[in-house]
Amino acid sequence: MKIIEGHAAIDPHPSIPVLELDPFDEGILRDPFDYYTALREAGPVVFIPSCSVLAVGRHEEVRMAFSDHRRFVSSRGVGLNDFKLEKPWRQPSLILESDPPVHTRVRAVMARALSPKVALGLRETFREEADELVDNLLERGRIDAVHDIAEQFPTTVFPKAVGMQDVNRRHLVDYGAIAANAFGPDNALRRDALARAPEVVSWVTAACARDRLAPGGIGMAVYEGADAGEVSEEEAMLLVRSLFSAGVDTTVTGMGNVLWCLSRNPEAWQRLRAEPDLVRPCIDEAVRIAAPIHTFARTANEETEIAGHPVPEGAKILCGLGCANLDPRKWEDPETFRIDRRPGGHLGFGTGIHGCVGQHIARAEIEAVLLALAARVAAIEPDGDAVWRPNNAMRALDNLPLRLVPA
Ligand code: OVV
Repeated sequence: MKIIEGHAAIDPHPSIPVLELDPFDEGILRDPFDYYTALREAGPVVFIPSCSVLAVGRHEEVRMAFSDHRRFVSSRGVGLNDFKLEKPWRQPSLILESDPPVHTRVRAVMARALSPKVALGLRETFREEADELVDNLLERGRIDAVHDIAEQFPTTVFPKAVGMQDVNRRHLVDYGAIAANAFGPDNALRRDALARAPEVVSWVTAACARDRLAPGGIGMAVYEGADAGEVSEEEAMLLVRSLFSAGVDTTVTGMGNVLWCLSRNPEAWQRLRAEPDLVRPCIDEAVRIAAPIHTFARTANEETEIAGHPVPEGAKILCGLGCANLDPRKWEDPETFRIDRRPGGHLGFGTGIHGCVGQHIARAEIEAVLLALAARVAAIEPDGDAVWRPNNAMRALDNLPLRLVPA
């Protein structure tokens, strides 16, 4: 068997259209819209020879692949590496890179630790922190929304909510970006990420220990699952690791992307100021248009089919979440940001049994920041070009220079 990019090379059925491009090319990752169109237009499932994978980019097929966790498994990795064939770069995530029954058992612990009720309990604190942050920013006027808001806020409130003792903001943001780049092929992004991994990983690992977590926090709530016998002590530690890999940089990215949408759509900003109840639909619309995780893969665990095309066992299937979210088959004017669209069925938080378990906390964080801004800021104007930061799995900004005009 020939292994390409960590998985078995596939010999696709001749009925499957071929797309000759590298979806992990840095140019495409910076500006993915033509690739998205090409992927959707080529067919319901396509073969990409550059990394020997199948890919789906239409809403229908991406939703289907994510909803059928029995045929399209996560336990063989959700990047290009097939864990059945190659040793993963780290001990696999118990919740992301697992299938039932293990997944069902650990997900219950995480769902409780990150429940809507827990998010509601954090709301007041988040609002106070957000008010203070925005007051400080208004004194400056010109800001970089990535550094000054999107990284600043979650790395302040989330580690506190988790009960983390000594916070290293840089490591927290970088850990998520490293894990995300590691889902890609063996390109410069992945190699650079893995070169930086040891220092960040050893710091994160130490931070996951029970005795590093304060009572009453989300981290200790996960360890309470161990006390109750639902997970082992070691499993609890790995689940706390997922709080840091999946819970910081994703939210940072989502927050940056919402601010990008709003700063490019001044009428939407005015509408949000006039109708703050639109904050939830606004967050969903931004997560639809610029999904923080643009791509996750699944592995066909048996010989099967997609949209009538044969799929061999062991095939990696790239699932274009960001691409499906802009599918004109599903959305009217898909690239138009409509604050009141209420985009039910968007895939920015995934769907199915692996759908984002932390989304209530993420939404609460972003809501707090948007409401604090909406109450105090008359306009958020672009103050230069937005710069995207290519990542094998994330659509994230590097810089978002803005001018805040006080109300
Ligand atoms: C980057 C990322 C996303 C989702 C889950 C995880 C990591 C994890 O480590 O569980």
